[in-house]
Amino acid sequence: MLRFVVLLAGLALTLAFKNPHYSGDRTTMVHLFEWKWDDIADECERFLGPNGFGGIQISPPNENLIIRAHNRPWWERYQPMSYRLITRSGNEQQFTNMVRRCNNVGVRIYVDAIINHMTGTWSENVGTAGSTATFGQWSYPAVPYGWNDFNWPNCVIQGSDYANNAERVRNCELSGLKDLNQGTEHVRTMIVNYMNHLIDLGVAGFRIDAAKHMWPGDLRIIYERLRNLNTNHGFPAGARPYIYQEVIDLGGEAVTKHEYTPLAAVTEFKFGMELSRAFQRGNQLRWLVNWGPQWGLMDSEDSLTFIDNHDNQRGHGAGGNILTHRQPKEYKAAIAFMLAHPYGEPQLMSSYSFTDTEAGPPMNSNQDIISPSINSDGTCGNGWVCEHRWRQIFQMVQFRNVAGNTGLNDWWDNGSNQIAFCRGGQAFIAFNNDLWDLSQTLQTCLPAGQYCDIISGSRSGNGCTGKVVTVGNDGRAHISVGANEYDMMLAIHVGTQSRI
Ligand code: LM2
Ligand code: CA
Repeated sequence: MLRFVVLLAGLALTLAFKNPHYSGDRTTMVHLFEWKWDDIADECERFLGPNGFGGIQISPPNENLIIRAHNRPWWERYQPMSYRLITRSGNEQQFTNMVRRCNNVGVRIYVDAIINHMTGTWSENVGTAGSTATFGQWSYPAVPYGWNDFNWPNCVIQGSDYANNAERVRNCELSGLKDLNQGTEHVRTMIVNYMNHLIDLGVAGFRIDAAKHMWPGDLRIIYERLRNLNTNHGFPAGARPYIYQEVIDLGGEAVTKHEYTPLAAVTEFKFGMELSRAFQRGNQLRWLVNWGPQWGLMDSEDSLTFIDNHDNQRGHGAGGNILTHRQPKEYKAAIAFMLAHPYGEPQLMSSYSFTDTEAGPPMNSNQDIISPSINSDGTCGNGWVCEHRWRQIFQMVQFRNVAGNTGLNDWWDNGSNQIAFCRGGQAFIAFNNDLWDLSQTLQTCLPAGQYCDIISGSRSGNGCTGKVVTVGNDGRAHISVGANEYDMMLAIHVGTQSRI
């Protein structure tokens, strides 16, 4: 009996920070990169809530160094000046209002937490909340942090350290960013206070930026000191924050993702890399029959999954050849596979367009962020891409919600790049990445009836603007996806967006 209790307690601990605590049957979050808090609140109410999105990763909400020398690049937000909640995205009141309005419509907020480091050394030294720092003295009075709160002697991580020197990866500076020592009580307290403040305001969890560069033992202590989620925002009593740690591990490094999975979830960079390769015909889709740990991916419950993120979509961080919105046909297919397959906890990217990989978000002559506009067809303007508003993408979010906890069944492939599978008796998807047409009678696992393909169109009134699929009493239907069609997949499910 005692052994059983100890076992259960151990299990509860390892799963503690791995539940996103989505509302209802929601399953998917989107990274609204560089959005303003007021715009996010609007987006929750007018789009994300009604379309079944589970949550949003927001850009870092804490004060950052203003870097005019580079025309306010996006990466200035990865240089913290303090934990005051004032940035170009908005102030604390706007932040509080956003979290409230999003939680009210069932959409959770996850904060990108920059706790490994502070700023680099610059000639400008004013933050977005007006705080100043003295870089030469490692002095950040607005926190406050001083000399004793950083790792000494100071050193900068070299490329070669990643292969064999975990100590330098953790205790030296990541591109010259002053490296906090999470082993000290004061640093832990400042970080825990920051994160607990956000929990009190109603956030559901955190992305831990640069987790690879911090010691797992220190992180564990910080996580354990976090409060439970705020029950006034609809979270159940005793709920622990969802934590996904950013560890880029494509193999061959001194630090591995497996050092972090005992603590909380981890970003699975291999996921987007392999799917990007497959959907660009660098690998046959039929091999995806084993998609999951057999590909070297982490266990499903440990894994935050995505195709591209804000770094690798612009060639920062590691891993090349990632699909992005710039290759829409292949990208939508990779996203559709991610959302259709039961593996992992998926995250979508929502971008602004750029040619310069350093460029910050759309901004006016005051360098204030310009809000996205919404076109009559639901897409975004003013320089915002809003992949999450692409029909093929947001309708696949609904597909995943409808598929729920069902497993994968009735896999079919043609021996190369045409595949199809079911999720229980709830949902069916087919992909054609061959150079010839897919035209087959396939098992869809759905109840007999007529379904509207959510990729080529959508339900409108009692009709359908895309392909109509007729499922017979045996669950089979004729499926066709031409090689030269606009999209390479077809998806149907028993939910209201598809069943006619
Ligand atoms: C991350 N994960 O571990 C973020 O996902 C990534 O976007 C951040 O880098 C990084 N860690 C630090 O939080 C970005 C960007 C870097 C940029 C840093 C800091 O990719 O290029 O570095 O933010 O703003 C910049 C300059 C670099 C300079 C450094 C220090 O590009 O040349 O190094 O600031 O001032 C001397
Ligand atoms: Ca460090």
